[in-house]
Amino acid sequence: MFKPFDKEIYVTRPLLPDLGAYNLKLKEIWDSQWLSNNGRQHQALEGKISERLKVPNTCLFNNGTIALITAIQSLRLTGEVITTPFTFPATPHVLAWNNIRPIFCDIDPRTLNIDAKKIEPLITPATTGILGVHVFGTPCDVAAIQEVADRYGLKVIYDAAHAFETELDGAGIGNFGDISMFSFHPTKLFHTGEGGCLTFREHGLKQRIDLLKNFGIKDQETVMMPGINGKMNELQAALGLLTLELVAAERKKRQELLEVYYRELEGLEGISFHKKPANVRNSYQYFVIRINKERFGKSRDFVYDEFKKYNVFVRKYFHPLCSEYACYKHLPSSNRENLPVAHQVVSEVLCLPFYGGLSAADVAKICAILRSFR
Ligand code: T4K
Repeated sequence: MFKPFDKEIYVTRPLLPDLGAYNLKLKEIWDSQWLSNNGRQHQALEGKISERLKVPNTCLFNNGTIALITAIQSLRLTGEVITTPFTFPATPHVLAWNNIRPIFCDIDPRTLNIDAKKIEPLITPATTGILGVHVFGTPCDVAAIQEVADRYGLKVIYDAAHAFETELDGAGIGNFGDISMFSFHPTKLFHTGEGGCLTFREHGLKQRIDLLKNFGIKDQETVMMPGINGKMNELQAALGLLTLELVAAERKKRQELLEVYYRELEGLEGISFHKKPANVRNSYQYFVIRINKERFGKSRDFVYDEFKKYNVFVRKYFHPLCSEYACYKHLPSSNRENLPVAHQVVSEVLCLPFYGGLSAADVAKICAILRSFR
């Protein structure tokens, strides 16, 4: 029996820059009397994010969900879009907010992302796009998805909410598909309090997306289209500029913790985890295990509940599947037979605490507690 942790251990904790440094930024903003609408902090952050994500175009937003809603508008998607049920509710909801029907496709048991091989049979005359999610920062099979999309003339959008600075063969993950969305929520490695961005290769999209996120306003007397208010404000952008400076050190700490997890859990009967392939740069967003009830001897739900006794609040991301929500359950593609892998995976996954504020000893203790549940 272990002593519970003295304070709550969560699945993640946000990076917080020095408060004095943020106060100085606030002073700059106060002096400028410019609080939103493409101010100086916003302009500076937008440029820096393009560099860090290695993408040619970035548009900042007030949160990732509004960014994704806008991405769909900008590509004029309609009808049906094929997506994954194993994701945060925002992913299918942004389709519903665009009056598009989500079509759920099963997932790959290794990457936990949409299974590119299973997309084609779901395509109908109403299909206009594919919305993949790089879940937990693991890249989708972007080549196979693009191949199907090209054959059917479909647009591809990636929900890269978890994939900050993920790279595939040295390329920023935000270069794939037509548009990618990154979330800058405080639970993310890099954050702006709330926030997000869209990235894309096609330069022509920048003007349209910037219009769409600002009510469609071109100038004081011209409104081009029914836009929304998706603007990131100066307080968010200033926080982002300071948080960005902390990301490299945080990535290093998370790599050290990852090694402790690997060392402590490798070979533990009934516990498995996905290691990133050599050609992928890690997002260090989550540390996810799968628990096989028969082999581990206890279910994922047992482990989730039991950890609370030790002051450890792990998470069952993303249980239940989106296809099980009351608003989507009626869809033919939500049928359980259509999604066997997703149903299996969602009963086994567990996100363990993973952030730089933890020590190697904390992680070793979390692993020892887990082993003791067997
Ligand atoms: N697509 C995907 C695949 C996503 O995962 C998300 C968001 C989106 C789209 C939408 O992007 P945004 O519109 O959010 O930019 C959290 C986040 O709220 C959500 O942004 C995130 N995904 C999701 C995976 O996690 P909850 O409901 O789990 O949050 P909550 O409040 O339970 O926080 C989790 C833990 O984080 C807490 O137990 C403690 C810690 N925490 C949280 C906050 C907010 C802190 O330590 N400090 C904080 O300020 O959704």
